[in-house]
Amino acid sequence: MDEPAIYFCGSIRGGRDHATRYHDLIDAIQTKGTVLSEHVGYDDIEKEEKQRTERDIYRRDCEWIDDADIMIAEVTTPSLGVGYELAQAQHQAMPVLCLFDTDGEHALSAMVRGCPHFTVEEYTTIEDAITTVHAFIDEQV
Ligand code: 6IA
Repeated sequence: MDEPAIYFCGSIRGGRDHATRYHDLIDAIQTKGTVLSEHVGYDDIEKEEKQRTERDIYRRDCEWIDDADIMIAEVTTPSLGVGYELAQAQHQAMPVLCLFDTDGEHALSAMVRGCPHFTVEEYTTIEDAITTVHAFIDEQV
């Protein structure tokens, strides 16, 4: 795998408290591969995605997950959409890294932490999270 295609997941309707974090992680991931789901880090995702129907969003995201080599999910803010995407990646046997900020307000779901297919890494600083992400991508290529 030369330049991996990476699907980045982060909460949208689950809450945007970590949106800046998503943006910084996406920037860091882009130095090692192509991020298919850049929009997850946009400040103005509501405006960007307003023209699309929910069915279009679902279809497009599922196609990108089909095309991805690696999934990286920031799972600190619980999100139904992210949970759905993680299960899709597991069905495709795609490598998955879940990043969890231990300073967040929610405990991580046992369905994520307990899933043997997922690599779950805890972090407290964005620098640590970026180091973890880069190491994970390097292991897959
Ligand atoms: O349940 P959530 O909304 O928190 O799900 C977030 C996850 O689902 C992200 O990782 C995205 O890949 C995907 N997703 C959910 N909603 C959207 C969306 N627009 N655009 C792109 N990807 C999405 C939502 C509507 C917008 C006007 C707020």
